[in-house]
Order: sequence, then C-alpha cells, then structure tokens
Amino acid sequence: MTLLLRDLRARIESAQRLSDADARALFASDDLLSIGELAAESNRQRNGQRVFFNVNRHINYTNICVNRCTFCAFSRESAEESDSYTMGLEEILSRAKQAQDAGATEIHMVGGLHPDLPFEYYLDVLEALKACCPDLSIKAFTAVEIDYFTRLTGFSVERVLDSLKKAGLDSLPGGGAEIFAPSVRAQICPEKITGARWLEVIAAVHRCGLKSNATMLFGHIESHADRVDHLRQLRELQDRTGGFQAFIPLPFQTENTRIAGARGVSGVDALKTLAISRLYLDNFQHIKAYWVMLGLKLAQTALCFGVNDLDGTVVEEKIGHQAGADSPQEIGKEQLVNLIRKAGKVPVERDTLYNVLASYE
Ligand code: V47
Ligand code: SF4
Repeated sequence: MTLLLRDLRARIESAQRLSDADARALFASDDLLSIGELAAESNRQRNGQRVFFNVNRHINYTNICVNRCTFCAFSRESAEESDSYTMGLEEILSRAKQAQDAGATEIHMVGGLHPDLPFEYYLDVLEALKACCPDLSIKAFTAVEIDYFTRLTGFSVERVLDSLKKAGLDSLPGGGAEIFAPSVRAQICPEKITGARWLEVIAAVHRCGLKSNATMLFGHIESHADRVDHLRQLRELQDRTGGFQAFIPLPFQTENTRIAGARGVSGVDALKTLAISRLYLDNFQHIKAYWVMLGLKLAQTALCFGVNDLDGTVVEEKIGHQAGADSPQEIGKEQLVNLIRKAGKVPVERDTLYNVLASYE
C-alpha cells in the first residue's frame, strides 16, 4: 500500500472526510485493490455484511424527447420516427399490475421530455397507478422532468412537486445529473438543464419531504477532476438536506450514441469509481451498483469494493440496452439472492425507503 493510501486509511479510521485532492489522487492511483479494500471497510462499518435489492419494475413511458443528449441512444426526436412510442394509461397500468402480481414493491418510471403531453397526463398516470396498485411505491421523474413540468405549466418547482405528490408520487430517482461541469454538459447534453438547476430542483424535492437518489454518468469525455467536482456538489447538498438515499455511478454505454471520441468504461475504472464514491461520499448511506449498465458479474464484484445495493429486478429496460448494455432485461429475485450470497454477503430485500422486507441469512 502506498503512502497516500496508508495516510487515507488512518484518516478514514478516524472518520475524517476525504478532500477533493484526496479523491483526485485516488483516481490517479493504480492500486485498485487497496482502494477497494478501504471502500469495503468503510462500507462494512456503515452497512455490515448486508446487501440490499428490491423487487421493482422500470417503465419508460415515452422515448420522444425534445432534448437530444449526445450520449442517449434511447430518445427519438418525434412521433414520426418508426420506433418512437408513448404509452397510454392502459399500457402503463398493465405493466404495473404485472409487477404487483410478481411481488414488486416499487415502480421506477422515467421518460423523455415529450413536446405535446400536458401536465395532466402525468397526474392522471400517478392517480391511476395509486388507484390500481396502492401498495406499489412510485419512484418517478428525474429533476430534468420536474424542471420540464415547470416550463409546461408556468408553476414553481414547489407547486409542481406538491401536485405530483398529491397525485401519488412517493420518491424520485437520481437520473439526469450526468456530470455537473458546464464545459462537459455543453458537449454531451447542451439542451439539458444545468448542473446548478439539477441541484436546485433536488433541494426542493428534499425540502418537500421526498427522498431521491443521485447519479453520475461517467466514462465519456469528463476528467477525473470533473468527477470529483460532481461528487463534491452532491456531498455538499446532502450535508444541507440529508434527502439522498443512494448514489449510483452509471458507466457510459457507447453504442448508438453520438459522442466523438467517447471511450467507454473499463471494469477497473468502474470498480475504482464505485469505491472512491463510497470513500468520498461519507454522508450517503448507500452506493448502488446498477447491474443493467455494469453487467451482472461486475456488479457482483463491486460488492467487494464498497457497494451495498444492487437495484432490483427491473424487468424491462431501454436506456442502457439501446446503448449496447449486454446485461439481461430482467433478473429474478432468486438470482439476485444467489449473486449476493456468492459474494459472501447477506441478501436483504428492501422497500423504496430501505425498510427491511426479508433477510436471507
Ligand atoms: O439520466 C443515458 C443515463 C440515466 C446512457 O435512481 C446512460 O435508483 C449510460 O438514472 N450509458 C437514467 N447511461 C437511469 C437512471 C437510474 C437507473 C437505475 C436506478 C436509478 C435510481 C436511476 O441513464 C439517465 C442518464 O444519466 N444514461 N444514456 C448511456 N448511453
Ligand atoms: Fe432526453 Fe433524457 Fe435521453 Fe437526454 S437522456 S435525450 S433528456 S431521454
């Protein structure tokens, strides 16, 4: 172990916060195994041997989007394109009912920024979901969608959130954060809200009493310093609100995307990024390895690098798969339990708010 890592170990053991310079030094280090060991220890102190998963279903209600993020293989410009779609109420409800019958506890619902759907569509969907499946927790709409609803309606963020909450919204996922650095956003998502706006919307989400997650899209054109800057802004907001549940680093999938020179993510980089996130984000309880983008085996390996959550059964996923993710569409609960057990950990099924539903000792 190098001097840097020995020094960091001492500081982590005495619960001292890592600085941005520490995090940048970790990204520059080749000592993946020592970084992983430190992150695993830090996770053990927080979460013991337990690894969480949930039984959920993703619903991507439309792929039509007025933004044209260059990293996104999922979105389509208009209804004229042959593979564009927008789900009606019945299509959404039938997916939710199937999920409920299969034992799901959560619906994860996000989509493109549709040019014509009125705000009432989203309220109707939430109300209908709650009426037909009252036991399903609805985690829906990224900060990017929430901002779009303020532009559709002319309402404040607070008023939009209040309406969605009354209609049945229970929590928010962490998408749309990408990388906060303006120079990177200008190239990968020029039409998307700024990083500052993402943080402002999420601060309002937390103020209104809803929990959310946070993500970071990495492995395209960003530098290590950009990643650390992103993590710092999340850590600062979490200090203020405490409203984030999990952090989810999303490795960039390159197929069908339009980023010149994007390199994609190696297994080493993915594990190192997950481990550094665990070490730096000392005020986040959970670090999630999203198996859809990482692949099952790398997600399992991540459990030895500070990760304590594997997301869920998912069932139908489009955003990662259209960009070339070679993971399956769906995995069963038994498969998740096995995956976690074989990593030497204790699988725990959770609900959206991390209450324990079942422990597979
Ligand atoms: O915001 C888009 C990302 C996100 C690509 O909160 C891509 O529990 C990789 O946020 N390669 C949506 N990533 C997914 C997401 C998420 C997933 C699972 C759990 C949770 C949670 C949130 O996917 C988008 C964007 O950052 N994305 N295109 C791509 N080519
Ligand atoms: Fe639209 Fe989201 Fe895709 Fe960007 S990432 S083009 S906002 S669906």
